[in-house]
Amino acid sequence: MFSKILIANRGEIALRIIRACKELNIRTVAVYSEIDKDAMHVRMADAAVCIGTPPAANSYLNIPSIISAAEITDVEAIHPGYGFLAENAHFAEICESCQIKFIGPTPESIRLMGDKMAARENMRKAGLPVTPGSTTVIKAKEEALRIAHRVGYPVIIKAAAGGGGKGMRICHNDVRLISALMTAQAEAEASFGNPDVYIEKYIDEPRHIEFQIIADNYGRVIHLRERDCSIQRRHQKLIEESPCPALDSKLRKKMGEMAIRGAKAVNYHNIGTIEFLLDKKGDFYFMEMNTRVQVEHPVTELVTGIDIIKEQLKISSGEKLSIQQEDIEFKGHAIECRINAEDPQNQFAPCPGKIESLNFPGGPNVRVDSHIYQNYTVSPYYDSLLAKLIVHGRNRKEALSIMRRALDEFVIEPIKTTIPFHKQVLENQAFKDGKFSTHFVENLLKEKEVEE
Ligand code: MV4
Repeated sequence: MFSKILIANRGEIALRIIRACKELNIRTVAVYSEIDKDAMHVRMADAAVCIGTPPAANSYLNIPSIISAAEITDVEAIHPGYGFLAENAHFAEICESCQIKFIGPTPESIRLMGDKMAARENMRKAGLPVTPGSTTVIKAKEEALRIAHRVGYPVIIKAAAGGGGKGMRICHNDVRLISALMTAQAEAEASFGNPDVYIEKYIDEPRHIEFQIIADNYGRVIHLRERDCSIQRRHQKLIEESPCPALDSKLRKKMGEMAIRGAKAVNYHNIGTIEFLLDKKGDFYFMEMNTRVQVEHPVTELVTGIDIIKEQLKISSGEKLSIQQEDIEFKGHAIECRINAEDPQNQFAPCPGKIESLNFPGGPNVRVDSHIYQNYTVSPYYDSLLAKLIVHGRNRKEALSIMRRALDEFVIEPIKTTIPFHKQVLENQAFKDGKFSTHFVENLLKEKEVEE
């Protein structure tokens, strides 16, 4: 096992990783930007190094600065958390070349899964279901039309360098397809520095279901079942839960087997997530693979009792996976609400500022992963996640009632947060019934507009 690592991140995930390290007797080095000098991750780590000015490009994305901090403090490994450098294959390579272990998969795996079209092609060859669509980059409009006519409208244009919905366009006819092709290419170029796009059959109102996998360096791969992440707004997830209310044991088994098969096919080592779309008929399709720890990993921890970060640290340091698929017990139901410094009354606009009054919920079966404290100032420089509220019940109904109770206890003032939005979702009948898709939030907000 490592004896000392650096955490190249901030906020709640930096704390989460520090906690896992403490339990494994690993010393920790935090890095921080000037504006984060009083941040909780700086206080909780054994040592801390300032790596630059507040803009992320100068600090949390500043590779020379982070590598220097790692060299000075003589760490054996770097944990990138999520966001920032977590899926940067170049950074993973630089770590390797400096004899610092990057806690994640190989640079090759990161690069392969970052190319959404290559990922799709590899998974298709491995026997996973993928949506019908192009197998190569779309160069000319004739090619776009040919594929659209083959798979049938509606279709969706996606960026090869992809992610986060950028460069995505849904098209219902030839005219729209041709105009969207140009704008999607321009947006892909602007967002990713790569104009390549491809086309897929569009799945209407799907559920977003993802499988957590753990793969060690010795070819052992297990999955920790699924999370339903359909409750999102503009590709930002707001609520996640496990198990998915729409899966029966047969479909769950099939999808889990496919997730494992996919990870094995690309020779994946480390923790990862395979994302699927599930349509209304119960057919599922591989969408993408995330090569990092995810924000919503705690819901899986609550239903399995497995500490995913500790398992990641163990396999990254070269230990063999000690858990077998048959040994994992899944218990009850877990739900997570993301508490962001955003105003749900004003299109979820970020609301940075000072927290003057704070009360975290407590009591049975409640977990809060957060870096905030009384008198902490939320800076406008980074993402607006303040806290993750995760609860565990014996079944979904109980988990929902615990969540409602915990949201009522949660006080963050005077800044605006997503807490009132979550209370509204919990009152919604379709949500209570587990009947929702990725369009749920959009529809809910539209209904509200009509009422007002
Ligand atoms: C899709 C889709 C429907 N059909 N692909 C959204 C982000 C990117 N990762 C892929 N996404 C989608 N791909 C096909 N063929 C619908 C979405 C999608 C979505 C997926 C998961 C969660 C939320 C979403 C919201 C809108 C669209």
